[in-house]
Amino acid sequence: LSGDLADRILGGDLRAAARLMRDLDDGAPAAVETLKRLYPHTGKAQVVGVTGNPGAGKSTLVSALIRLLRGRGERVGVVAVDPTSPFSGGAILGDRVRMQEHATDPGVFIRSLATRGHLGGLSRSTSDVVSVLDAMGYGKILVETVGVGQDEVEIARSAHTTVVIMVPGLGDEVQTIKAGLLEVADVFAVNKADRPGADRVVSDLEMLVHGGRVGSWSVPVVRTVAVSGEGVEALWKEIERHLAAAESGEGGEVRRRHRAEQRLLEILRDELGALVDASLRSTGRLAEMAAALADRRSDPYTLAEQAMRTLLGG
Ligand SMILES: Nc1nc2c(ncn2[C@@H]2O[C@H](COP(=O)(O)OP(=O)(O)OP(=O)(O)O)[C@@H](O)[C@H]2O)c(=O)[nH]1
Ligand SMILES: [Mg+2]
Repeated sequence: LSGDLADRILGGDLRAAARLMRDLDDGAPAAVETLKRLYPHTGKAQVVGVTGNPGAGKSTLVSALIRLLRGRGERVGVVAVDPTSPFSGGAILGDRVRMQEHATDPGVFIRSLATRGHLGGLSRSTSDVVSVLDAMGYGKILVETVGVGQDEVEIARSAHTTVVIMVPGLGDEVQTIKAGLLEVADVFAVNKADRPGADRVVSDLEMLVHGGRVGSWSVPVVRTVAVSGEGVEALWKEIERHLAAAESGEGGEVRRRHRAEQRLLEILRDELGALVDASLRSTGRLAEMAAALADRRSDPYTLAEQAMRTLLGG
């Protein structure tokens, strides 16, 4: 059955893909079997992370990028990891019009992932959805995340290129973004460049970039006005330039291996966590240990060490 579903997905059946994504959300075991069959067909897509503070214009910029890429005949997949994203049909209804432009386009597949309420890690779920889109032949995959949590920094890290969006008008601009996100920026977009203060943000970022990162890639700073599409072509050009620089040669090989390690580790951590949980609960060991801890008969570190030894059979 998983073979059937995989074949239908590979054949471009959108309903089959949507069904798999729902099954993945529900943690259905059969979904993993389907993913196994899809995996050999992945690895072709270019994955771009788009991240930044709430309201920075991520969805608007993603929309503008979709428009650009569709104009070039590319098929585009979008994963919006964001409960308030207009793509999720959630809180921001005002953006419906812009969304509908792409919603009826068969060359665009948009999937939103809530940051809560799904099984497994957020980063793993995102990677799974990206894999499905990749296997379906969406050549460009855009992943929107609000850059707030550690999970989201991980997601950004798993893309080929990460665009970090900054906007003017937040006071001491550069300071308002999380330090972890600055580290993962491959390209900066200063969006809402139609607003006062954009020059200041650009020059602050340029100073930061020049004083910062070692290595051959100097992070470019691009001005965009996502609502009008201004600067979006220049932004994509920098994304392509980054891909060519980062993913080729020995450095590219290192990055591919690193992503593979991360992918494997996130699944293993997930599975091990679930295993530990299930095992300790079903044997009644968890209740015993909790009682010992609550009564201060032992400490959590010793108990955890003992549980580890039992679980690992050591
Ligand atoms: N003036 C101006 N407004 C913009 C620009 N880009 C986006 N906006 C507006 O900014 C608001 C937020 O845009 P979104 O695209 O929803 O921002 P977001 O980062 O996806 O927001 P969340 O998903 O809620 O974090 C909307 O009202 C947009 O119309 C821009 O370049 N200039
Ligand atoms: Mg959004």
